[in-house]
Amino acid sequence: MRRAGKRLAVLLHGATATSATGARRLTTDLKAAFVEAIPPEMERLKLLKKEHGAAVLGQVTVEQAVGGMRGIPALLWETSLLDPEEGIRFRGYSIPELQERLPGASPGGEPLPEGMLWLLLTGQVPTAEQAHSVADMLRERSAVPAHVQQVLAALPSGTHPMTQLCTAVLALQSGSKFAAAYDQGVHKSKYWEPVYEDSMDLIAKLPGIAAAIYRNTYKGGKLVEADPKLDWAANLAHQMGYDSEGAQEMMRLYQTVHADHEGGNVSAHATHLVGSALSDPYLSYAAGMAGLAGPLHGLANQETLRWVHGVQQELGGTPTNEQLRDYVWATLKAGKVVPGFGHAVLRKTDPRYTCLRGFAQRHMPDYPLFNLVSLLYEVVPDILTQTGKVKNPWPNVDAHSGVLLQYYGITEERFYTVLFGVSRALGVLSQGIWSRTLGLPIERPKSLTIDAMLQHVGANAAATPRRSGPNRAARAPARHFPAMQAGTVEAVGAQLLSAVRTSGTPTDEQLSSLHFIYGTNLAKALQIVDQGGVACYVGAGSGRRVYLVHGHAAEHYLVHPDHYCSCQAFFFDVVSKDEAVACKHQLAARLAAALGKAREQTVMARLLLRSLAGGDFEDGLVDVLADMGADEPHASIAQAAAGASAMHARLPRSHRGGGGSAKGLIFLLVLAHLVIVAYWALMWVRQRRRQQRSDGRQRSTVSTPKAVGCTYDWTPTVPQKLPTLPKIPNIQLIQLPKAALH
Ligand code: NMX
Ligand code: MLT
Repeated sequence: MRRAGKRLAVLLHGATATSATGARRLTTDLKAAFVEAIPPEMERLKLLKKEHGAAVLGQVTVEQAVGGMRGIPALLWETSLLDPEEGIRFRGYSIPELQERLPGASPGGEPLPEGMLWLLLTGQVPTAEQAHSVADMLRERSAVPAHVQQVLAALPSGTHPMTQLCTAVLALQSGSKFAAAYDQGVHKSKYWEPVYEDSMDLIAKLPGIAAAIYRNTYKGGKLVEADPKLDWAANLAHQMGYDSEGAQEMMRLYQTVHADHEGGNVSAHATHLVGSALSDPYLSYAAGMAGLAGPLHGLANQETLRWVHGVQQELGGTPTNEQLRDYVWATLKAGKVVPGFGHAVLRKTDPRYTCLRGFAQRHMPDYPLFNLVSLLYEVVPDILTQTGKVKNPWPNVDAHSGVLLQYYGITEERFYTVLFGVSRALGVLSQGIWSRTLGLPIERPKSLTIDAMLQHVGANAAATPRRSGPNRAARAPARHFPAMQAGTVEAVGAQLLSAVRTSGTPTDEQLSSLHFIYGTNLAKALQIVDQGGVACYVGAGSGRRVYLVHGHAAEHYLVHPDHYCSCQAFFFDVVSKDEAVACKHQLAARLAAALGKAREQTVMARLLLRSLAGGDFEDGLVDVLADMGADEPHASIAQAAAGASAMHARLPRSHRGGGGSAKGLIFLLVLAHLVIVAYWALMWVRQRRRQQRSDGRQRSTVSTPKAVGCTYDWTPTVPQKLPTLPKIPNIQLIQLPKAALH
């Protein structure tokens, strides 16, 4: 392998020189060192894919999919890795280790970001000679084209510095070597090379661009020439107008620690995503910077300073802990975040914060702003913990970086994120070069709609064994929506309706939950109920109930709330396709019963039976009365029937159905019988299919319980606690918006 690497390196660039005596001499050429690193890396990826391609890295829960994809291991990112407890490691090295090992501008000085670039790209800690050679290489490429300066100068004053940065980078894109090579049909095995060239050009020009943005925005547009003796970060400080040794050392450290934070943060991920479409490094880095400009990400360094200035203005330079606490609570109560605290991955104090704090302790121990920031460290985490929701109450890098800048006179906080962005180029562009070298494909994860997720969890409920026993809570926390299947959904619906019955009026949450289960049918059913469209006939003696429910058009339907409706939607959507758990008429009947809004009437049992058999209600009534004879002695029954008839007559005429002849009645009777027989046959077939599917699943997973040593309970149960469901707009029981009905 090593021979192959050497062969390729020598073939391309003569990377590692071998002296006459055969001793291996380290190259000082970054590109050559990179080329040397390619073959083993490619080999490792090939092996990973071939030997372990099917290995599982983790599972994705609904909560993760709808919750910002936290913790889903789904990106390849070689340059750094973030541990929640320990923080960032760049190519395996922690920040304190790199402060020791990376070469500085002078012995014992702060690390040179050029050394960080070498490390990120090659995986090797560079020698001082190598780091300095990177500085030389960048210096040669550093001139910012005149048109970019003109574009910057043409922007309206007040344009945010991050917008200026994105604009300048996009203006540079016209010089992209990758875009030109792609136009000319470069072979994909060679993509990496123009991407490397673009990346180095861009990194080299960023200090000049950032400084121009700074000088244009805050110093009247008078630009400062680069100093050919200075390294990359020191030149940035110099071109901004800061020449003290302290400011330059601070800038070296600042640019080193912000360089990379694995692949999932917004700026890295955006750069990676856009680059995966083979957009060149200018386009992809500009996308990353657009993400860095968000206040929850890189802009938090600006926000921190604004917030700290707010503290100073309101409480003076040395507030008490008590005053500070009140200020933090006021921020939280105003629905704002405390900038500089918290993190999506980290669960301890950010080691970048600790590193910058160390610098402050060495260089500015008595600086009032540093003391204030230290005080915040004592006060804020406790309060964030008390909120009960913040997962990481500890400070991140943005809580400290601004203090250092302020101390050296860089007081314009709106500019701070640009400095973060310049540094971030080192990481995201190094990985971009590797991504094209390794031939990583276009990134295209799968998305799902809420409906699709619900269907997925419902469909897989039977196949997802539930853990039981003591491990259940620990190993299967309530991270998923409770798994549901059709019967369970029905049961949850029944539970909800019974809760509605108890309270008398549905709460917003209950309506949301009902909407979740019944979808658009809910609004339609509520409208039917509102319009008094549900009549309930109770069999005298038996207490059995049958409902007549108005349809949308000019008919009414015979409904048994749990099992049957004579409408077509019930036949097709509920019985045949199994796409809904109930039709709108069934739901209207259930809701009317729960809300006490069904107009009830006791009727004689035979009348009820006729209605159930499919006869028209009025005809049925006439028939029954005729059967009984005019002198039917059972007056109460006749009375009840008459009452029912009167009630029915109160329904809108269009919904009462026509008179119908005896022939028509027989036809309807036969048809109704056929429908009922077909319905039961379908239910039987469906039940059998379910049983077969469930048997199949049990057979296919039979070895799993043994393998993981768990007991599995296959009985579907009603979840004790209803899922937290997406809110829908308040539904008024009395007046529903028309749009909601379609
Ligand atoms: N102040 C107030 N509330 C917070 C904070 C904070 N510093 N951090 C988290 N929360 C809230 C968060 O808004 C969420 O509330 P809700 O449920 O009402 O939406 C809840 O706590 C849970 O959030 P977490 O899971 O702890 O954090 P998440 O991973 O969603 O977000 C950050 C991470 C970094 C976006 C978040 O901590 C934050 O907004 N911090 C302040 C802004 C900041 O410093 N960003 C810089 C990050 C580092 N960087 O350089 O990019
Ligand atoms: C970063 O440096 O990118 C931030 O800490 C944000 C993150 O890692 O999510």
